[in-house]
Amino acid sequence: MLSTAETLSAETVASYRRDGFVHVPRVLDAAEIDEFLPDALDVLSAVEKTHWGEGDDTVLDFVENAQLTSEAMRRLALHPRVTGVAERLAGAPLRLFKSELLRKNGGSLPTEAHFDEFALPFAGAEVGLTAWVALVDVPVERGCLSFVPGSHRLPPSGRAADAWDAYGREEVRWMPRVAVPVRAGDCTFHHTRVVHAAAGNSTGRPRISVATVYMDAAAVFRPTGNEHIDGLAGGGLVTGQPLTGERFPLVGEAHSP
Ligand SMILES: O=C(O)CCC(=O)C(=O)O
Repeated sequence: MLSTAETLSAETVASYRRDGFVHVPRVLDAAEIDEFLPDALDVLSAVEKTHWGEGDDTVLDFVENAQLTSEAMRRLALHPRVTGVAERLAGAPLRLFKSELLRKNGGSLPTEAHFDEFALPFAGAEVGLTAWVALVDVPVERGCLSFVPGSHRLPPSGRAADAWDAYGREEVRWMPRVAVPVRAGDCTFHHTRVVHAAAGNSTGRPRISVATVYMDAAAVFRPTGNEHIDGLAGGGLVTGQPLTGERFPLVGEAHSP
């Protein structure tokens, strides 16, 4: 059975709110993977990628704003099952902020522990979350994500550096870390404040996934200095103004009857 907003149990929603992440199996079926994976590979070969680390230090390569690169990538970012589950977990109406198409080739290094809020140029992070959709099987050895349950509820340390030295923060260092291997078509959902990381890819096959960030439907622009990454620099956005329109669609329209 496929997972949808309707099949999600109250326990699953409660575990997301408690832990700041959840694994939802079988959000996409095999036919959808057969459609989205080839499109993702086409986009990865055709579009300029951002490199996180180079050569022996490669962590991953990604296509920013993948939702703007192909019709299939936009459909995946607004997929009714993915967005339906995201709204149920968030407990609030959401908008699409952006989607990143990620490739972690064999031999790539682990993704450092961090949380996302500091890099996201919107206020309203309380309900913001990322759907990380696996387009191939991702066992631990291929670089699955791991999470620090409950870390999204820690009081902010006030040190921006903690976002990228998340295991360096004393309270986080001694908390358990949970690795979540996923099958193609599974999703993990994680809160914008939860600490997460990924293992290196020690297999011979690339890890291909799409991470889509959703924000509160009422989120407003809050500059972070990273706007160029999201293609928003110089876009006339005004601090405190709602992020709306075609670029930031309400996702409910994608899954409402
Ligand atoms: O896929 C990865 O290795 C990292 C992804 C990530 O940090 C995210 O989606 O927020």
